[in-house]
Amino acid sequence: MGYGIRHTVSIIVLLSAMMVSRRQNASASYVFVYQYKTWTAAQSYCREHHTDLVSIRNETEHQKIQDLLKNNYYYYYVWIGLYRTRSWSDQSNSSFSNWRTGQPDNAGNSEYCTAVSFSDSGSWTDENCNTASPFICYSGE
Ligand SMILES: *[C@@H]1O[C@H](CO)[C@@H](O)[C@H](O)[C@H]1NC(C)=O
Ligand SMILES: *[C@@H]1O[C@H](CO)[C@@H](O)[C@H](O)[C@H]1NC(C)=O
Ligand SMILES: [Ca+2]
Repeated sequence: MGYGIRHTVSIIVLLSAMMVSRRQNASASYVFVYQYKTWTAAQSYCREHHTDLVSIRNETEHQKIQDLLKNNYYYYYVWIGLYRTRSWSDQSNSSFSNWRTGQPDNAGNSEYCTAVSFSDSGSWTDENCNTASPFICYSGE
């Protein structure tokens, strides 16, 4: 291989690497929506404007949500995509959970949707789906 060709190959490899890292960065972008909606309305909003309500499937994703909540500490409850304590809105499968002590309790037999609570480090609590709360969507993969 001549110098010119090797040089060209290096540039292509470099560009491909840059494109891959851009795609990875874009793969999980979380969006905090400052609008009070019921869980179902929040789900519709996320599906229309982004991809879906957010899933929290492991410690890494939990950490990202916590970082987001740090900037939004004045909201008490924030909807995430978990329904009936086991189904994620985007069909994600995961055994990860982060329930607040004593939750889920399905209080009054009427709590089927899950919120993260800032006051307890982003731990989860089941709430009445008709409660209007802000929520977190995600865009991308
Ligand atoms: C967390 O889950 C997401 C989605 O399944 C996955 O892409 C990511 O690699 C996981 N991270 C860790 C550290 O397990
Ligand atoms: C989750 O598991 C179900 C049943 O095993 C499967 O049909 C579905 O495709 C899985 N979803 C994802 C996102 O992997
Ligand atoms: Ca509860």
